[in-house]
Amino acid sequence: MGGRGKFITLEGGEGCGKSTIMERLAERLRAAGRAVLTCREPGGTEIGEQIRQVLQYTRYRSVMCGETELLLFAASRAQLVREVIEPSLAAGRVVLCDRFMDSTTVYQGAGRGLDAGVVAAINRAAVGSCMPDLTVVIDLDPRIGLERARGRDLFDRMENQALEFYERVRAGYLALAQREPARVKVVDGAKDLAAVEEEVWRLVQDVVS
Ligand code: Z5A
Repeated sequence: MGGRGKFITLEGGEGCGKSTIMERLAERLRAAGRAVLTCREPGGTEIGEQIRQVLQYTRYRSVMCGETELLLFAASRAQLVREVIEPSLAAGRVVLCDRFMDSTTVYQGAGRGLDAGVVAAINRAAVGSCMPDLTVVIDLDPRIGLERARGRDLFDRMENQALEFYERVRAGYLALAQREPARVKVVDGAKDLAAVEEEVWRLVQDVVS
C-alpha cells in the first residue's frame, strides 16, 4: 500500500465501550484488507508499560500530584508516538489508539483542573505533529459507564473519584468536539453495541476510504 496511513483515536469515559469497539473496528478493517495496528494509552511500548505500572501502583495513589500524573501520561505518549505510531503510519497502516492526547486535555485539564494552557503545551510537546485524522468520542452518562466498568481492572484511584469528576470529564469531551468539529466526532454510547459499532464504522470509513 502506498502513502501514509490513518490515525484514529477512541475516547470517552470509563465503560463507554472504546476497547470493545476498537477490537471490532480492527477486525473489520483487516477483513477489508487494511493493515492495522492497535495500541492503548498509557502503555504500548516497554517504557510506556512501566509508566502505566507507576500510574497504577497502589502505594503511589494517595501521594501522586496532578502535575506528576500529567507528565507521566505525556512521557508514555511521547514514546508511543515516536516508537510505534509514526513508523506505523509511515508504513501505511491504520493506527487505532484507545485514548490519546484528548484524555489528558479532559482528565487532567477539565477533570482535575490543571491549567489548560499548560496541559495543551505538554500535549504538543508529547505528540509533535502526530495528530489524529479522526477522534471518536463515545459519549455516555458516567453512571451507566461506571456500572458497566465495575469489577473490572481499572485504575481504582481514578474510578473512586466523585461522580462530579466524571461529569466534568464528559462535559470536557463534548466541549472538545465543539471546538474541533472536523476531527472530533461524538457517538451515543448508550445505544446497543451493534448500533455504536455501525456508527463508528461509518465515521472510520469516511477517513480510511
Ligand atoms: N487517563 C488519564 O487520566 N489521562 C490520560 O492522558 C490517559 C488516561 C491516556 C485508564 O484506565 C485511566 O487513565 C482512565 C483515564 C486515565 N481513567 N479512569 N478512571 P484504563 O485504561 O484502565 O481504563 P479505560 O480507558 O477507562 O477503559 P475501560 O473502562 O476499559 O472502558 P472502555 O474501554 O470504554 O469500555 P469496554 O471495556 O469496551 O466496555 C466496558 C464493558 O461494557 C464491557 O463489558 C463491554 O462489553 C460493555 N459494553 C461496551 N459497550 C456497550 C454497549 N454499547 N452497551 C452495553 N454494554 C457495552
